Amino acid sequence: MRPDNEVLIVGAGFGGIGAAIEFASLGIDDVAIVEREDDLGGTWHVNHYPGLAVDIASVTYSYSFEPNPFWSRLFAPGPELKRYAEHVAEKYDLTRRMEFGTSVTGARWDDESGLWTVSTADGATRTCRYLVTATGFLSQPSTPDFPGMDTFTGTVLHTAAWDDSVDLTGRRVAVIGTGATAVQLIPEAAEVAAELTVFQRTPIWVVPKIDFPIPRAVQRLFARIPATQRAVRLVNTSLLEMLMVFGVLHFRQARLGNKAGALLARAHLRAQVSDADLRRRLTPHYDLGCKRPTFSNSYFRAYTRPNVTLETDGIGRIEPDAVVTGDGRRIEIDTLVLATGFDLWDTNFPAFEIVGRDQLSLGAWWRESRFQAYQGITMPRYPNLLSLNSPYSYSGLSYFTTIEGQMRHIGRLFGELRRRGASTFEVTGEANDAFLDEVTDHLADSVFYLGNCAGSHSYYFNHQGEAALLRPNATLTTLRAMDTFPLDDYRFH
Ligand code: NA7
Repeated sequence: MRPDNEVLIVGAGFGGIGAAIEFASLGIDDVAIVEREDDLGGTWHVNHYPGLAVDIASVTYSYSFEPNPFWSRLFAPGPELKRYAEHVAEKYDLTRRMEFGTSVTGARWDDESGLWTVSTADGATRTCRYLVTATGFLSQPSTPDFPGMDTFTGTVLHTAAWDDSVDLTGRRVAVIGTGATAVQLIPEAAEVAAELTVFQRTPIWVVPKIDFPIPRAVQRLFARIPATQRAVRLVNTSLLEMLMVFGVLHFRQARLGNKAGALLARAHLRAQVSDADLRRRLTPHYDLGCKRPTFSNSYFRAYTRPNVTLETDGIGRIEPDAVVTGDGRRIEIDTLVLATGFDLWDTNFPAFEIVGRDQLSLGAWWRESRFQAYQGITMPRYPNLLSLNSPYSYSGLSYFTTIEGQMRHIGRLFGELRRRGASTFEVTGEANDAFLDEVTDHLADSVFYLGNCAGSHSYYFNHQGEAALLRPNATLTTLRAMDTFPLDDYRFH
């Protein structure tokens, strides 16, 4: 049977774009990309709150094969990432394959035809031979249901659905949440708001951000001699590998380094905040690395402004014009900003119902057994499915390392499919079990299990208490594994 498309990719962010580039290089042309939003870019299209920027330096946070010499700063502002996504999609002729405003609601495998049937919110269905889910990790905004929330009469903004027409100047603003997003937004809001109250449940580790504009002469050098930018990328990536991968995964060996990182963050806080009580309330009580650390030079300082207050007594309820704290104090506001992050484990694994062989729902299987995916990309009983945002898929370094490893996996897998003249692949149960055992073993050495992560409220952990998001391997080990995994780990038909 001929499907509507050979390959259907769900999601037009950097994951979906990377997968499409890989299929193009394999000579597979019949690729469609469907996207829920009205444009491409994923996270970098959806998010446009004030202060948005990358928190991994841009020389590293980009495709290694598609360097952008023209980043304006070491940590590029969000809109540059969106333009970069557009540029890459244009260059690889992907835009014409994209269909926006199409929300996938389910996918079902049919053994007889060897095809996936994919349904969309408009009630239509389409078929494909290979299904790629590139729906992101942090793509379903979390909106906690505080008591009285629906009675609030002022402006409510979630950071992932920012209304650019709202100007915070002169407003009485409450920000709920102190994750990476809030760390970027709060200094911006503090500058203009009449009053800003930040509701913090869990303090966050913040280290200094070494950021500066990249001079035009350096940009021209990067453009003229790409090896210079590659060298800078290598240095930056190696440093991050030590900090964000080795330091987290090899906590046993890196304990001292980890403590030094925490000392640096404490010194950073001390340098910006002289009030000891405020410092105490801003200091985390869990180990650095349990949760994604953040980088900022202006976050702590924002709390020293007379118009900014840190609230740590919780949220009792919301009233039409106020937030009432856990201990009963009424704080009048006109604007409520939800920097409350994303619903990762409940709604994003998977992002829509996927039914494989034997009528097995992927979400149900993950929850009833354990969250798992062979090499963070395929699952037994889900033939011809490449799930890019899977358990144990995320390289702690950068999303681009994750996707480039997965592109290599796709390349090797489809090379073998072609060599065998096969059209269906499925990872074996044994290979999947062995991979799950391996990652479980490796994680035993990580800060997640050896360190103190209690009370960190980290999205790295699922509801079963497993740190099932990060792949516990050095980046080079992951890339090598994606190039060399045993082909017998798959069955081909
Ligand atoms: P995060 O990192 O998940 O942060 C969400 C924040 O919102 C965090 O401080 C939460 O506190 C807080 N939150 C969530 N629900 C509540 C409730 N019910 N009450 C009080 N506070 C709440 O999301 P971000 O958008 O900041 O960052 C996402 C990623 O983007 C980041 O890791 C980078 O990779 C880029 P908690 O810590 O759970 O106590």
